[in-house]
Amino acid sequence: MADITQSVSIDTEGGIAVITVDNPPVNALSWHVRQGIFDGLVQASANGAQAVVLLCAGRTFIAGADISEFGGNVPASASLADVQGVMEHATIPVIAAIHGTALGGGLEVALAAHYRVGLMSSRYGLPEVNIGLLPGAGGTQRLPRLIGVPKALEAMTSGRHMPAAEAKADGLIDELVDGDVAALRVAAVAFAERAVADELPLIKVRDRNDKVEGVDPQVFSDFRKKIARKTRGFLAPEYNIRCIEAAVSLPFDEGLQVEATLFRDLMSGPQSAAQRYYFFAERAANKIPDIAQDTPTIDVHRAGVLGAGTMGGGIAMNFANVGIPVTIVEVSDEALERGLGVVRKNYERSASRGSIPAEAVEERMALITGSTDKQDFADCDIVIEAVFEDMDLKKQIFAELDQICKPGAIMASNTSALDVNEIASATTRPEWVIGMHFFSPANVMKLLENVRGDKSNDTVVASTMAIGKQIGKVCAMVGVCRGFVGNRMLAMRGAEAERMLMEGATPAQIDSVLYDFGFPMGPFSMSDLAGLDIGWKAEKSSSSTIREVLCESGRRGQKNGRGYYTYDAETRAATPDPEVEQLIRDFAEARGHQQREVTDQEILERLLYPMVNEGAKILEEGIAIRGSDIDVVWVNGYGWPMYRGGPMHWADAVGLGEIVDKIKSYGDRLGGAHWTPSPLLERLAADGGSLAGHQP
Ligand code: 3H9
Repeated sequence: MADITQSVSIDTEGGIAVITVDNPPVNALSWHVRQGIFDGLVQASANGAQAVVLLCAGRTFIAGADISEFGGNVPASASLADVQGVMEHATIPVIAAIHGTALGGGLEVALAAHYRVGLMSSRYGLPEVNIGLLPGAGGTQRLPRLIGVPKALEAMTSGRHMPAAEAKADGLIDELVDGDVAALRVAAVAFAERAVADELPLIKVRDRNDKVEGVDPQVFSDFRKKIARKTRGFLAPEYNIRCIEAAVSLPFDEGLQVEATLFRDLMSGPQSAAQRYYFFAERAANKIPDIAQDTPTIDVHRAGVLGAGTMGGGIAMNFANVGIPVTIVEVSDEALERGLGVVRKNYERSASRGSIPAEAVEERMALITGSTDKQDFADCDIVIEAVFEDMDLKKQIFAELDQICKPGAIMASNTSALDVNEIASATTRPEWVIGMHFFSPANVMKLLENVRGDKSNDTVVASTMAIGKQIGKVCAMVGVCRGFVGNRMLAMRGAEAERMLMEGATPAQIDSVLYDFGFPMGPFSMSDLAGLDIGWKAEKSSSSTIREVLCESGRRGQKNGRGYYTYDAETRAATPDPEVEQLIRDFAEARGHQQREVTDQEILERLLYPMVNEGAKILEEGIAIRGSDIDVVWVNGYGWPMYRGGPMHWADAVGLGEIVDKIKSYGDRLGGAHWTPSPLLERLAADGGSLAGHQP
């Protein structure tokens, strides 16, 4: 085998040249990979090869362009278009042999081959949309030519990885191979020999027009409507659709030009910059600097969950979803039955929507064992407590778990705000205690804020991150403080929202500012959804907050159709309620507040700048490992629009100097600790530093 570049080599089998890419971890198309494939193809032809097989070493076929090269200085080399040109126009058959995932630019390379052979386990996708882009190497023009417009629309706007069987059925690949990479190589070389012997045509996908002719334009408008809600605010899905429209309405080369123009637009815009930043942020969050990558982790053969309420039930589902048996313990049979009933309903709803197979309902329920005896946690490798936020109760429970759990089991609390060190102090083994803060609904929400106690040992820290990944969560490790990262910052936003109601903003105005910014909903719609009476008791109510007054007047939120808004009984559509606005005005006036018009700009700044400031304090205190972890928490746990990167990335984009100035001027006017700029924020602003890139 001869090296062509540092990551590409070539060898021959009979008359077949095999070009192998080996660029760990995911064979991304770095400059030397592009140059290597290009040179390999030229060399193969020059040396009289009869056909070429393009193969990858390691865990996957090419997983796309090298995202870390975007916008950076890279040595001059063959472009992706050069590589594709020499493949597509080769006068000998070129066969792509695919294992793992052929993604983005990787699939686009494969689409320029004359034939594609893939392992049964391989998957295919154009996920550029997830980093705010579109496939910029002809994928938008070639994919619909192979799999048709409706499927291409769905694949490119979702970024979904299509399984091999589907890819074969849709005509994306030509042959399926059972076995491993060695078997793939054998099959691909055999395919190439057949192509030579049978003089198979050298198919150029660009010339195939049957699936892009005569497409009804209605397909596009219907599709836009279908995805409108899910993709609100994102530019890339719409740009992907426009490219497919071009594939239908223009000749191939003109379609390519549309693709190139729109790709450049996205690449130079703030959304893709934010989404690419976020891609690496999420992966960085998995790394904990003082914990070695090879720290042994605990294999979970059985998990335990204490509490079968909404939270406990959701947490248990996460384990059952990946085939891990769970023991769920409640105080009474009745509470247990109710909780398990909700879990079953959730699964049934998923099955009826088609998001899980029908038989999965019983399979997953069979993995969940209910009990009213904590002793049943004795054989669990991890127990997660999900009871009320009451420190005394939690301490009592952890003291009991300490007696029950086997040595080496993780004892985790799902607290959303309490001191994990204090909880751990109730046990004789605080090093085995940690926080695992799931977000509600825990079976749906992606974020897992793991909370490292002062004494949590390395195995526990590494294991909770690994377990989180295993159950499909995006994890961030944070330190102990009131509310951790997410809720601590949220409290700042909540306080200012309340304050602005007193000054004359309405719930609808505040909510719509956040909605327009890109959040799925604002704080008042959120409160209505959760229930205004959470934690409210009529006998203790003293009309001291707007929320209490609303509860006292019988408003409970969406559940009784009346909260900050009034809800339509049928559609559940919210309408601002003049009665509520009057009630707020009366409440404010009674406390001597002058009502005035508050502008949308002021609302945005007063909601978000204190959060940024709090984020800086969190970094200063070392509660978050790095600025980008805070963004991971906010994007996955609180609906911060991914195309704005998260509060730290967004603050950098706004300008830290601007934010510090505004915080000071609001501070002068309004007072309050959250309007005092954090020293770190001031320093970074003065030095031209970055919050997102900050690592204490
Ligand atoms: C594109 O192709 C544009 C084209 O249209 C052409 C335009 C001209 N680049 O996710 P993991 C790193 S855009 C650079 O933890 P997994 C990643 O940062 C691209 N680095 O593994 C991580 O590094 P580290 C379209 C990349 O097994 C390591 O690899 N393609 C890239 O859970 C492992 O990653 C995509 O968007 C990359 N393209 O999942 C695919 N990809 O260890 C993006 C990964 O230092 N990638 N890295 O933290 C993925 O979806 C997943 O990484 C994959 C593996 C499914 C491949």
